[in-house]
Amino acid sequence: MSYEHILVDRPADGVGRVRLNRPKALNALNSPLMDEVNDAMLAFNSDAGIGAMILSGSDKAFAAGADIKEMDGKTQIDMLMTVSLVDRFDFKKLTKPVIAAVSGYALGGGCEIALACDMIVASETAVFGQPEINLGIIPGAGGTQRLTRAVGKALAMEIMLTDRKLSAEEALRYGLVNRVAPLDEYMDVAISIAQKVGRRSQVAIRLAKDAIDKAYEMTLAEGLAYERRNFLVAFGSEDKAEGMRAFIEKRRAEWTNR
Ligand code: DAK
Repeated sequence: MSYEHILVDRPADGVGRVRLNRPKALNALNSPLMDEVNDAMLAFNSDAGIGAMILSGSDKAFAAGADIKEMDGKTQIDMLMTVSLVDRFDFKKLTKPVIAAVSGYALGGGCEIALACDMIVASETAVFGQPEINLGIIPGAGGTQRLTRAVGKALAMEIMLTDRKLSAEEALRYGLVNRVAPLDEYMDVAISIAQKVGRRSQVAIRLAKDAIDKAYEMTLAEGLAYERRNFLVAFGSEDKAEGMRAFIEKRRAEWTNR
């Protein structure tokens, strides 16, 4: 499939990258763009040569939110019937880790997409916010849930009720992002993290990501039981045998992802 609104490449071995590319609209998320993101990420997810993915925008804007001009023409029933749009914001169906590389505006749906990723690397110029309140709506792609879990209730209320924006440094302080790097380095940092993920046993990576995600969905007792199940699955893998043998023999493990 050839793409109109995104750029797709492999910036390093084992790393798949999707860059939103609607510069004139600050990467506002319209339906064709989201379709393309969905298609490209799913293709990387099922590509055995890819260990982790990066989702980014431009240096100026990760994404300024859902496309307001597109939404302006939509009715309540249109939004109800485009339920698949919400699914596209939900990266849970991706079993491989996704790192958001965020620079400039990450607003509304843009912030929500970043939050749906597994890690976030921000440039010093990144700005996070949920300005939907200015449009007479509220976040609809997970902001009230994921942002609140990330930064806590009080700050989440301020962000979503008063359009308080967070700088990159604030986002780091409040636990929204993993790293903040200078503008000319943030992408390299994201690629380096993606490579570190990709160099591990993909069996163990998949089971670990799955179990961590469950921490948001389950009670502690349920989550611990789920973790034990995934641990036992990992323990039966060829990569477990190889990883432990490599440690004892003082050599680098050769993962087969089996
Ligand atoms: N949509 C459409 N166009 C946008 C846009 C957006 N979100 N953001 C910017 N643009 C366009 C501008 O209209 C302008 O286009 P032209 O007028 O030149 O044609 C161009 O990008 C440059 O923007 P500005 O001239 O405004 O640039 P500035 O540097 O002055 O300002 C800004 C940058 C990011 C502060 C400003 O553009 C801005 O406030 N943008 C809107 C931010 C916003 O309100 N975002 C939240 C949108 S609501 C759902 C799930 C999720 C959602 C909805 C439904 N389901 C349940 C289905 C999500 C909703 C949202 O994200």
